[in-house]
Amino acid sequence: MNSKKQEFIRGLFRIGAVKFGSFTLKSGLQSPFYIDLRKVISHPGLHSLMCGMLTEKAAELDFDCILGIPYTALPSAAVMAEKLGKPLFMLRKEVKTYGAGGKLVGDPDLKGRCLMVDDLVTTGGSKYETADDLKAEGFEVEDIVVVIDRSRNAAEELEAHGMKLHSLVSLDEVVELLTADGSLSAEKAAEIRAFTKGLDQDGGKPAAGAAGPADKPAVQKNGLTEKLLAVMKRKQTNLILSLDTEDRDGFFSILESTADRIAMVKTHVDIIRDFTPDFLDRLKQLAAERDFLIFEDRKFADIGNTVKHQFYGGVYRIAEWADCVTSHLIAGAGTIKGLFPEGPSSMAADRPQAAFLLARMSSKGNLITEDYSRNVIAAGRDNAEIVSGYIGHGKDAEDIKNYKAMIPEGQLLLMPGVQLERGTDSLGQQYLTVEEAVAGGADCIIVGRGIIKADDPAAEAEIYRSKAWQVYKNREEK
Ligand code: 5BU
Repeated sequence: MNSKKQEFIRGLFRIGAVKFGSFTLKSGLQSPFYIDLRKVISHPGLHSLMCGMLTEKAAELDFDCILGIPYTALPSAAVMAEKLGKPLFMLRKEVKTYGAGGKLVGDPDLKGRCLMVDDLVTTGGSKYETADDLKAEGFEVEDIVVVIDRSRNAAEELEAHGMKLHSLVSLDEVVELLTADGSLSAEKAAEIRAFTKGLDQDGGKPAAGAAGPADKPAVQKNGLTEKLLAVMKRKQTNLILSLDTEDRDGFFSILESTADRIAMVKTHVDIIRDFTPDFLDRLKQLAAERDFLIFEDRKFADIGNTVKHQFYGGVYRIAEWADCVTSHLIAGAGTIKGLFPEGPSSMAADRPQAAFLLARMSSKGNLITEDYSRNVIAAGRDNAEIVSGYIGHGKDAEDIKNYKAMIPEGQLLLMPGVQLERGTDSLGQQYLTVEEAVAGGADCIIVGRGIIKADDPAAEAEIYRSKAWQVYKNREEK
């Protein structure tokens, strides 16, 4: 290891950009080490050393322009571009929805073969997503330079996507030098190696037996989750029928013909034109006779006190018949506290109830960000006795897998926006296929028009049920 690299690693340790202990990562995993290079720019000597090393690495490569990935790498990319006399670009994180241009910042006339610069690489996934965005903007992308490679196999993963990863320092080098310096004990070094080995074996999830409390966070399944899983097993189905019809006769006609194939019926009770309270008596009776749960997709979003009135009061008195409901968390955790102010003891006396939180939506252009989604899951985890899981969606099976990795064991992922073929409707609904949804990690699929608009809803429901159940079984048996 050359002396510049040694000086750099020691510098990172000195300023606390590399730490050892026990840390909760964004994904919820417990890690024995922590790397955060955001502090580096405030240390001019260390930043200058880092930019010099990045520039030397870049000088060995062939490219026309440089892209810094927000935010940590932006200042370094700017220094590199200046030193190398190359055009600099950025892709903004927030999508701009007004004015000229989209995500790209820089002179579009100077697009070409682009070198991407980032601070860290963990799995490689976000890098080729950025590369895809760049290609969509008309760039060519071959090389990416990062400061620290803390992955085991990002280089191979990126290679498979036609990209070459170059890093200044690997995690092994950090561990090796700091152990030799006596800054890191041999036991901790072994723990770090075991942890990263675990990450290697299962696409980001530490393998069983990896040192440290490294498993995906888990919560105790609440009563509704247990009940839903039992119905699914009994009826061999993970299909939720979204019965969005406006007339009660049409509603019951489809429900009666499909009831044996579904685990839950999802309602929007406020769209029933000829609603009278006996609608609910008939629904409850059918649910008991045909063994399915009732899921009112009410999407609560208000302050807790208002939500309490909306859930327990009004014409629909949702609390009296729904087994579960959906809720946004935009107003904070007070919304779900309003549903069950005393926790499980606020639930119906004879049956468990729960909420599913909207952590992601299926509609195009929805305003949910990754951070928001993560915060929803964190709040859901903290309120696991009343939150059974999350509504989610994704670009493809891979994207859903990464999202599912954030969801604690013991909570479920339900997925709308599913049909037999990929597609969109005229109002922005986006559809994944059944296979993508379930292989990616959906525990249940939510299907509306794919079934209810079919000539024979019962036959169509059976097609969805058997496909989804097959993929689910294969996934769970692995
Ligand atoms: P579709 O006919 O399969 O597109 O119906 C989907 C249903 O799921 C519909 O009732 C929506 O209100 C519901 N839904 C959704 O489509 N996307 C979401 O992100 C959420 C709910 Br949350």
